[in-house]
Amino acid sequence: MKHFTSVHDIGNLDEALQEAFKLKENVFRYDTLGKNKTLLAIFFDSSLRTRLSTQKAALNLGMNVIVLDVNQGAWKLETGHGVIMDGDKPEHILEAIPVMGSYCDIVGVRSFARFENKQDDYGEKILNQFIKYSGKPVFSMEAATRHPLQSFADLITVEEYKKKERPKIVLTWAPHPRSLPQAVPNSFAEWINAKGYELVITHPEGYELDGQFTGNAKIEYDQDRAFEGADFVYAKNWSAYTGPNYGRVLSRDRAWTVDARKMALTDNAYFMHCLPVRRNMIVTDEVIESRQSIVIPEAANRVISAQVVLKRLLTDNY
Ligand code: AN0
Ligand code: CP
Repeated sequence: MKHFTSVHDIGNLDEALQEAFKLKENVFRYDTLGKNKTLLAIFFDSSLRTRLSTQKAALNLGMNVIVLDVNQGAWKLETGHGVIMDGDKPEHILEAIPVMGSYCDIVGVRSFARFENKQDDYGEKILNQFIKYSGKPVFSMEAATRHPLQSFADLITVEEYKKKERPKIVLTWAPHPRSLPQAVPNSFAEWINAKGYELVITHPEGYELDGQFTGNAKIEYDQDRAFEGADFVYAKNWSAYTGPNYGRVLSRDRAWTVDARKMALTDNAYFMHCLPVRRNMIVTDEVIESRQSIVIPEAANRVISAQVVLKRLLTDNY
């Protein structure tokens, strides 16, 4: 694996899952693999889990870690080509990226969709520039269209909790006050489809996701009907993807909040969310605090997914 940006980079998914479970038994098994290798984790956007779990994964492998918050202390970066740089951005990303690459061995990048230009977002302009110009293996810590470390951890968690060979998984839109990227639901759908589980996606009309991620998932506009018989309920807000509404909030309808009545329609489903979650918008206190809520073990598995990815990047490139 040269870079890690999606499920397509992980190869055989069942082998990757087995590797994750093996690693989880003893996270220090490869604690010298990363000796004298430096991870540079670059954040263009906020993070709690990705920031900590990725560092922990690197430390477990014996790596050194540098974290850069681009918007706090670094120069503001121009990303447009041909721009006359007479504004507030003193440095161009085309110099900054190779410079950053020269200080490390592996680069992690978090850069959300900007919603300014759909082509830039869905063309993964920022992430691809890191791949092209850093000269180092690059992995996504949530880019414009995908959050593969999250989805890998989600799938590890599903494997740990599932009671059926092929569980029914419901990805439900839920309300949120701000415009959020489609990266988490896109990526979740892509990984669940790759595993071959039953996937039902429910959302208000107008929130259809890009078909390249949703594949053959069933789209059900009736949330109650979607929940019937579910084994896992995965809640997430996203902004509109299609047409001129790209990046817009079309609804804040709290009738879509995941509550105990809706969870009662499921087959005693587990509740999942990538976090951070807005309580009583996305999910009620009652559901997130219930025994069926597995959001904490889900977040804990972020160390494992990151460690499998870093281990492979180290092994395959150094
Ligand atoms: C981000 C998102 O929806 O993509 C990060 C989730 C891991 N969430 C927020 O910005 C609240
Ligand atoms: N789930 C997740 O990626 O959380 P952070 O945004 O806190 O990293």
